Amino acid sequence: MKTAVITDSTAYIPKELREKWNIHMIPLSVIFDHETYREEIDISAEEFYEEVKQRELPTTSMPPIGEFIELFEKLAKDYDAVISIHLSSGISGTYQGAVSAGEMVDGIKVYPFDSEISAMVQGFYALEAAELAEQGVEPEKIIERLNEVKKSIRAYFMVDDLSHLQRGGRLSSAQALIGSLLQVKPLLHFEDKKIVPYEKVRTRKKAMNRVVELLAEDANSGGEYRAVVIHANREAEALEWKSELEAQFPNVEFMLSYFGPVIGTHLGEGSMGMGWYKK
Ligand code: MYR
Repeated sequence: MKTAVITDSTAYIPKELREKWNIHMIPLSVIFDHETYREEIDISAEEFYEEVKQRELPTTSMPPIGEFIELFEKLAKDYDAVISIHLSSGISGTYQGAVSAGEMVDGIKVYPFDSEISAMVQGFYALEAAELAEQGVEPEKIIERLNEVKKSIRAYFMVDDLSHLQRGGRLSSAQALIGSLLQVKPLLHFEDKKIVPYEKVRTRKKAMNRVVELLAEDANSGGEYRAVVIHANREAEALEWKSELEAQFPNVEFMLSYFGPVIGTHLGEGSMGMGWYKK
């Protein structure tokens, strides 16, 4: 049984890793003034953050169902099954797109997987799946492993300006609560597939320190962990944070990733996040 692994562009898996593990990528898009750009293909993260300095913020869109069908049919020539891992179904229709397209294609069994998160934390699932697929593990067993990983996945993030999330309608909170959150730098996370405030924190530094405390609660209880520091055009700050964390947590393998155009549209430049799971 040969199994392919797909994830969408919002996993922002560094290209070398995607190529190394043969992970196929389906892009979401940003739309500036009726012009559509597929992220990671037509527009890079760097180009996006330059572009938004000069233009109005774009809107975002999921991949068209036709693109899923085309990719599944192409993979059907070489594979028997495909695991299609996507950003949380609570914030995008992408996962549902994979489900619908999977029901329309013949010759390949499609296993859609809702990561219930996004960014490189979603990428962790793709890396786990790709490693097992390469070893010839059956797709049902791979899905079992992904569900196991889900139990220990944690992710927290902070934004400089909540208005992007509010404008895109991706913050699940009562309007009054959002109003009070605009004065602070809340730490955010996912609950039931949706973005909700985790804690009210006054400054960025305090929010970052709180994330480190939360990581310590898990990592200091033993075992090997994999974590990622994710930034929206703040590479130097993210690298510095990553080095400090590497010194503090020898049992955690740290990676670096970024919020690209689609997630950057909803979070805004300067956002920062961290996610981890027990290996
Ligand atoms: C679409 O148009 O279908 C895409 C919508 C994407 C919404 C993104 C909302 C922010 C997600 C933050 C993820 C942080 C993970 C650590």
